[in-house]
Amino acid sequence: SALPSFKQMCAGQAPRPEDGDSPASLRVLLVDDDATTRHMLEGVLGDSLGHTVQSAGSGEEALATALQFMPQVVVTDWLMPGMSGIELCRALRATDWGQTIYIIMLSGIDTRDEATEAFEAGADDFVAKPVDLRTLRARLRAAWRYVHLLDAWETDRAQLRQFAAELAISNRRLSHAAMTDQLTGLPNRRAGMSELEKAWSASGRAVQPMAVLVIDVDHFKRINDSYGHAVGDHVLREVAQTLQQSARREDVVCRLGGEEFLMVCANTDLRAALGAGERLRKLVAALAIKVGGHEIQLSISIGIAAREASMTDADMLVNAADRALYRAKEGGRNRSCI
Ligand code: GH3
Ligand code: MG
Ligand code: MG
Ligand code: MG
Repeated sequence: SALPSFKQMCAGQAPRPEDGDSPASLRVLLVDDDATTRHMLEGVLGDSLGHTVQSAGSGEEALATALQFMPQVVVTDWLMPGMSGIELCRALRATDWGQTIYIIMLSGIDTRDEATEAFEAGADDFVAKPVDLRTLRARLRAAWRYVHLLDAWETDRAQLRQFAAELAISNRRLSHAAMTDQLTGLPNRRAGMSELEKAWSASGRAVQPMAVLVIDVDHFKRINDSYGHAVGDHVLREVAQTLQQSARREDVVCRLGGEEFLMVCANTDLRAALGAGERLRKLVAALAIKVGGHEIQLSISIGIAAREASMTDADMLVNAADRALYRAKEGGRNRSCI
């Protein structure tokens, strides 16, 4: 698969702006009520540092612009008529899309209290005015680093989501394969036992009857011996198909192994189970399977048991059906016994 291993995904390198000549361009929204300051900073951010800059003259305008422009970084003045930089900061953080914007707060007064207030409002950085080129370049490196870590994280997350989705599909395939008999496509023994347990507990809770049929092909060894193993396999597939297609929708037919099958019948008493068994037996006896110029006829014997109050688990039920099967074989085969 082209997907990276979990280890590879976890070993992703953090981006290092120092490595490149200059950090890649950021989308920067510049907010200041003073046109001169705005003009100066636009020159610094855009022309000198090469970022993509849009500017706004007020907090309100900044919010509207941000929604269109989706800036990665907002550089905002603090004191503005109307919405202040602090209020803009809070407003951005209150939106979904504003959570991850890197906000740099500018201020004329550089006091510890002001910086704290800015950080409390959700700012990521605080820069005293007047702002010089060197300071701003240094601060934007931190912003760049943050933006690129965020990108890398989002890419990883998307990859992980895809990885998880593919894993779920492959798990479903695997568990289906683990529950399916390769030769016949029927549920295998494991799946059959799980169906049996399900039906057992459902019938126990609801005090409903349930029955099982253990089905064995008669003298199957002779078919193998006369026509070969491949023909034997073909015959098994035909029998499996007949059993599955003729069973009621709510009955589960599985291949226990070899030429032996189990049918689990929920909501079925002994009488109804015997009726179902006889129907299946006659259908199989009427088959004439054509392989390589031969017409193969065969029969099945069926042992049937219904749940009884004395039974404490599903194994006891299947054992009772096994004993009935033995009687069917002893009695001459091609028959159902209870
Ligand atoms: P009975 O009427 O007493 O059941 O006789 P039988 O010959 O059917 O019973 P036995 O258990 O002696 O033989 C079953 C045969 O089924 C032996 C085994 O080689 C064959 N067999 C088991 N699994 C497969 C399979 O997957 N394919 C084929 N072709 N044969 C299988
Ligand atoms: Mg101002
Ligand atoms: Mg047999
Ligand atoms: Mg057998």
